[in-house]
Amino acid sequence: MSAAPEVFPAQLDLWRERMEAALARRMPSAERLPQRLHAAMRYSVLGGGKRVRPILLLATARTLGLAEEQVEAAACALELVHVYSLVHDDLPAMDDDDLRRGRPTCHKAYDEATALLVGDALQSLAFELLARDPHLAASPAVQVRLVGLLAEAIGSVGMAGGQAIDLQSEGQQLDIGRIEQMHSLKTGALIRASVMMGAACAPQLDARLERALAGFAAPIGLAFQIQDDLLDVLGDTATLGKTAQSDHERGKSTYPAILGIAASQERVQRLSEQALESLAPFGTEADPLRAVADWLLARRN
Ligand code: GRG
Repeated sequence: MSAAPEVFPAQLDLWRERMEAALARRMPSAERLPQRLHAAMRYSVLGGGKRVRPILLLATARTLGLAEEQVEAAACALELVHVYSLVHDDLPAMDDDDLRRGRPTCHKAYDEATALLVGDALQSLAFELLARDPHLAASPAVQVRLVGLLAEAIGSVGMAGGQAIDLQSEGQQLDIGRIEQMHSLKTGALIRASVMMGAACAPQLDARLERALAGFAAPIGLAFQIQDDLLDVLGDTATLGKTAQSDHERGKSTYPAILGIAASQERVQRLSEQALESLAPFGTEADPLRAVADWLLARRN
């Protein structure tokens, strides 16, 4: 694939369309019992979102010469887990948000109990796909590796742990080291897993190249969250599709609040350069990942 800027947006659209169809096929129909739960799952997953994590996995797969069909189920698992985290994060017990992806949050469109169950069921479905999706072309050893990578990324030493630190820290001023640690767990862990699950689908991958991918994924994960903090300050609710300025209102410690906007933008730039340098051993083969990095850093929502 050419990563020329003028063709890449079209590739992103193709990947998003592919994911929309792949996710729709893998979720129970809204006619199937319990209909309300299945309708709420489909409402939460389909028809919105940038699909960043699946796209990172698909771009990694392309870099490694793997077919998209081979890894599509793993890409779906990442998005299902991500949507679970959004649905739970929006609940009144957590961030208490009314708007997500430009629409009422799951608990507003349905109810809180249903939103809890949607998150639970999406997480289960994600692991079910890794265990037995008929299109996942992976050996049992690779499947176990994928399950382990995803489980570690979203548990108490990953996303859920980062969320716990975030909630505990509301109203407190964290230093930058602590904020980076929280971001690295809350958001970074799943972004890293998106790349490393792609790598795991290529079991013959040279250890040096696997380390290069890890060296790309970690700074991209952190840059993505700092960018999110910046968008919360600089963006508007209509463009973001979620409530702007919400970090400040909740008394959250964020990069821009501690370092200011210009220094935060510089940090994003430096992290991005660091990520791109890590891809050097791949030569032009890694152009899909370079293009995804550029897209993520230029995003407006
Ligand atoms: C509830 C266990 C649990 C964890 C929640 C990830 C998370 C932890 C909460 C989501 C809320 C949030 C703002 C997290 C920061 C990560 C982030 C930038 C999420 C939004 O991801 P995008 O921009 O969203 O990829 P779309 O809608 O495009 O998929």
